[in-house]
Amino acid sequence: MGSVALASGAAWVLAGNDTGTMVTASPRLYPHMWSWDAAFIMVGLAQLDVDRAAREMETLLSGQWADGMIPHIVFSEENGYFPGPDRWQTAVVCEHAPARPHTSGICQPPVHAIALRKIVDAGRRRSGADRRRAESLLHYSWPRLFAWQRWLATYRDPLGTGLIAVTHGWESGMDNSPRWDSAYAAVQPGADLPPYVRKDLDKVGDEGERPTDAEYDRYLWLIEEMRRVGYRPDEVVRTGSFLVGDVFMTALFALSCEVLAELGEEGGQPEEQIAQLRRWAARSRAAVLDTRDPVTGLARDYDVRAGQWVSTPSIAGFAPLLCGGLDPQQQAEMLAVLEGPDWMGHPDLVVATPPTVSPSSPHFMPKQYWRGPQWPVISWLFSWAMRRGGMYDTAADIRAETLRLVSDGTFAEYYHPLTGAPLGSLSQSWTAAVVLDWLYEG
Ligand code: 2M8
Repeated sequence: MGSVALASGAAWVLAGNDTGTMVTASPRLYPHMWSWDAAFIMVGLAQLDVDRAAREMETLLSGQWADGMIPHIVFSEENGYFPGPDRWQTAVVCEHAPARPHTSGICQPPVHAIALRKIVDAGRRRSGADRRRAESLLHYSWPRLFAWQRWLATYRDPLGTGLIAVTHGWESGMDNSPRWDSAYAAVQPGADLPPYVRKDLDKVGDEGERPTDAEYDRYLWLIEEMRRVGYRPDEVVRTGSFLVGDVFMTALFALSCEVLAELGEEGGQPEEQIAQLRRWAARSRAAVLDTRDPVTGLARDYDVRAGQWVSTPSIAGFAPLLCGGLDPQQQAEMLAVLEGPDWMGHPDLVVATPPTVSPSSPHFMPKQYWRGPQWPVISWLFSWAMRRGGMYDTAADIRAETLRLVSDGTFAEYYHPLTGAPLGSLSQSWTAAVVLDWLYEG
């Protein structure tokens, strides 16, 4: 499919998933707004329609909790996803959660400052009305995104080092990555886990692409633990069965603090808050670098509950390339590993983009969700951050190769790295959105 057809197809996917106030993550599997999906969706919308992109940010922020957390789902009026509002019961048990819209009670990676950057830049490139809309969105969103970064710095730094922790694998966005296997193995679902019926399995072509029932029991048990402590962030961190310092989330936190600080300078925001963002960024960047495995050089997660490093290699090991901080020699070495035969340069890959798990790893499962497939949105994120960090050649290669992967026009959630087959949900909004951004901005 050529670029024009691909761009039209991507715009058509976003329009098709648009309820008017939110572009759902996908038509069938995910009929609601997911926090980090929404940010990437805004990146694509910004290329089409600045006002529509701004409304997406406003919808997301309408679900922000009073303490600053941006929840991982803002629910639409649709049913069809489990766990839905009845299961989470956030507004029933937690005073910080909004009564409406309904939201989940956990968070996802903080990439929203990147979306704001994109909308502001698109507005400034265009006419007076778009420019004014973007500037007023900046004014409206900046304090709210600051509050979100502050929430993470306040409640999710249990070791006090800047390493941001997740309390559920879903918070990482990489739900069943092998990164979480050992931490999940220690989660013992209680006999009093309320019964439930999954809704995801009949919405993908092959059940084997989705997590198992045993994994789902643990996902649901963690939510049950949180619900029982009223989603109080300090209690969740103190008592929950799962607490892992997430190096990928930490890198995105540091990156977003920097991006938000820059936007704050342009928008005349309070100097003390801008300085605070820079301090958080520096601390978390250092925390990311401190996780590096002395043997492989890759960044690692840290299981706070077990008191041990998680050395299972995954795409998260390249987190330093997102947030920066490596010296030139170290950066070149890490890039060489990423581009080398275990990762992007693996001879069996159909396209040279980062797989979520190396095909050389015993954990590699080419069809299963976050255990091997290539995700266009993750490729976009690396490419965007690499360009920002001056790694222009790799950024351009990842863009070109991903566009080759998605040229079938299905806009799949993820792709089989050895065959290029589309997997998971088709017409996935964030895939369409990042393709649009690449086609428009080059
Ligand atoms: C996947 O996560 C949801 C739970 O949040 C699910 O499996 O039901 C992940 O890929 C996540 O990163 C993504 O935001 C979400 C919607 O695309 O789907």
